[in-house]
Amino acid sequence: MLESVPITLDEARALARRVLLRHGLAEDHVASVIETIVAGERDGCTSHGLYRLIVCAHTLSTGAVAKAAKPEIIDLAPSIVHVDADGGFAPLAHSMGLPLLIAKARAQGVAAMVLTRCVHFAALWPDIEPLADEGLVALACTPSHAWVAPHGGTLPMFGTNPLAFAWPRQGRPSLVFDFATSAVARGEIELHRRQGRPLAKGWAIDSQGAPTTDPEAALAGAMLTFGGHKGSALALMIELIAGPLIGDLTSRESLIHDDGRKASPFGGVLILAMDPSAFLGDTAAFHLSRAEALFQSLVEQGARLPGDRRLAARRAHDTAPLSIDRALYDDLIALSGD
Ligand code: NDP
Ligand code: PYC
Repeated sequence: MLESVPITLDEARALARRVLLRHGLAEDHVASVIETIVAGERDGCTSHGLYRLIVCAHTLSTGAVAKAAKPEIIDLAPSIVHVDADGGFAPLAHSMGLPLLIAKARAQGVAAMVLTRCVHFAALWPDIEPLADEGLVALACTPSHAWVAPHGGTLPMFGTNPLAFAWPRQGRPSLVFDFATSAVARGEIELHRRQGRPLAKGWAIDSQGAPTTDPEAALAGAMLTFGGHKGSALALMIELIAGPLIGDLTSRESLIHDDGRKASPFGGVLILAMDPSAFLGDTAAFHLSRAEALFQSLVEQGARLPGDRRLAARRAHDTAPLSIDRALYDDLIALSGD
């Protein structure tokens, strides 16, 4: 049983702030990175919660991210906003471009935002939940580093390439799901390594191409896609639409750019937003209520909606403190210089 430390959301924010400032990150980036990381921990996504501070600190130390990047918003087309992140962490570029993406989706019905030249270290759902909260349907994806073998191969080629989807709901939190196209996120394998836990079968192969449950062997070998050829095809799609289509790096190119620093991936993010009222006009409310009937029929038979566990964790942390693995807490205190 791992020992844990209780920590409030405000204490988590303050700790994150000390770590990031100590590693030289500029104030405006600190604020947006903290919100992303603390939201991950609050929502029970430990692979992309406070653990990410270790990853961000390392990325800052290696010079793989621009500490005081100045993102630039480029109004590329009536339905496309491009934010050049200037080599910085993604959250600030994302929050700067979001209002224009929302305005374009409302004006055009469908709009895209591309973030380029950014370091994406986080979960993807925070990138699209605000869009569904504005009544829009959204999709997002991003390549990462080449850690994942294609179905039928053994050499790492794809990133862990997450895909996220968000759907607005009347009077309820938006439905949002978000997962890697690998069997599991790389961050989850790193957490298993830190905690000395074996991996589940089917997550990875070693450097000889043999199945492994050893985290070290998996990190040195290749991860596997979820759902065999289906996850592999989705990973390929994400390489294309959030790589060459937006003029940014594939996961292979990101790993070459990394040059052995083991920093977070560098590249682009594609976000699509669709306005139901542009598709449906006055009938939008009726058709969105049909979605509610579908959700109900899933839940009635014992299934749960994706995102429900995350929302339950969020609600629980309205009152209960976070519970952080002691070893992680100690590492973060050390990184903060306290
Ligand atoms: P999971 O395999 O845990 O899948 C997560 C998604 O599946 C969540 O939406 C989750 O909802 C849903 N889900 C899980 N179990 C069920 C169930 N029984 N019924 C219905 N829905 C379910 O996550 P991953 O390890 O694949 O990814 C974790 C995070 O890593 C993601 O947030 C992703 O964005 C991030 N990541 C980021 C990368 C990057 O390059 N920036 C790369 C790869 C991953 P719920 O949350 O409610 O459980
Ligand atoms: O967990 O696979 C991952 C990941 C890559 C970039 C950020 N998270």
